[in-house]
Amino acid sequence: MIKSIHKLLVPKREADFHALADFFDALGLARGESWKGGRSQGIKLDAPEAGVEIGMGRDFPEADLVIECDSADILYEVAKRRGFQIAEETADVDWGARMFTLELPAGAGRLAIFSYNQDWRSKPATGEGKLNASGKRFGIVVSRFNAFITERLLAGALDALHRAGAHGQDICVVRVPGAFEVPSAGRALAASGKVDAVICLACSIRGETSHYEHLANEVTRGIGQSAQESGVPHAYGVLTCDSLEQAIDRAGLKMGNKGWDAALSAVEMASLKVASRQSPVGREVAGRQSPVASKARKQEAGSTKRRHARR
Ligand code: INI
Repeated sequence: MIKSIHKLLVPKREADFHALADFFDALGLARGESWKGGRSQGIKLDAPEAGVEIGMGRDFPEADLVIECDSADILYEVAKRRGFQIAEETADVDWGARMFTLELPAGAGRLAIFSYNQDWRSKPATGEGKLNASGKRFGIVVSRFNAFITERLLAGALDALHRAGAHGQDICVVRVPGAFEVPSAGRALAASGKVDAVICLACSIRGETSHYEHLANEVTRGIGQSAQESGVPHAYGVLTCDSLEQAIDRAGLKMGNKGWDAALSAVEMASLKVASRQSPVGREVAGRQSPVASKARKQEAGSTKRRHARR
């Protein structure tokens, strides 16, 4: 198992040795192991993470060592105050970071220091909504048909919203005659711009109707279509059951409460923001291009301009 990676600096003079140690110390690296023997002395200055980065192409920092920090601007101030030799001033780089470059003491090369403008690592690339409904607005469409069941679904949904932090004034309940009317009412709520998510509650029981299949299909399709076309999340709290007993089980008895489940899905979807985030080194971050690609693009643009100017 690999334990660590070391960038080895071996200055010739004792003064340079201390200058290098003080330099990294000042930038915030932690003093680690040190030794002093007959043949040699040494000190390790540790960072929480280290690794070999292999890059290809253009527009990588011209440096022998690269440090990522919380704020390049703050470290720049530290470097200035300490009189470190600035090789390149701080600038925005279009892979979403700020960067400057220092000369290492004792002619040991160059150090690039950068910080990302956004904390792109803290969120998974897929994105995930939160179960916090505070400040979010919800529309609930509930069918009166099979009210014995649907009112229980509604009670479950309201309970979930309140427990997730939703405020009473941010919840709008709309009652419709039956499941068939749910999608159009949901669509109207979504179009109003006054809700962050719609919760659809209804109940259809196979034993009670011959057109059960048609109704269930149409309602499901209509809710999905309204969600996709409006861009407002719709949670599906429609029971399609074989019997009344099954419906009762899903409205608060043995199988939980599907209204409650639908409301929590709505809370999560209301706060979901989907963005593509990847490591920016040689790739794309939140819509920005990597240093390599962006420089290539600029050079392309420049040469096109020059070509046009010559004409
Ligand atoms: N509505 C329901 O919500 N569930 C049902 O099971 C149901 N059945 O059995 O017919 C039902 N019918 C009413 C329908 O949704 C419309 O309200 C009605 O057809 C008027 O458009």
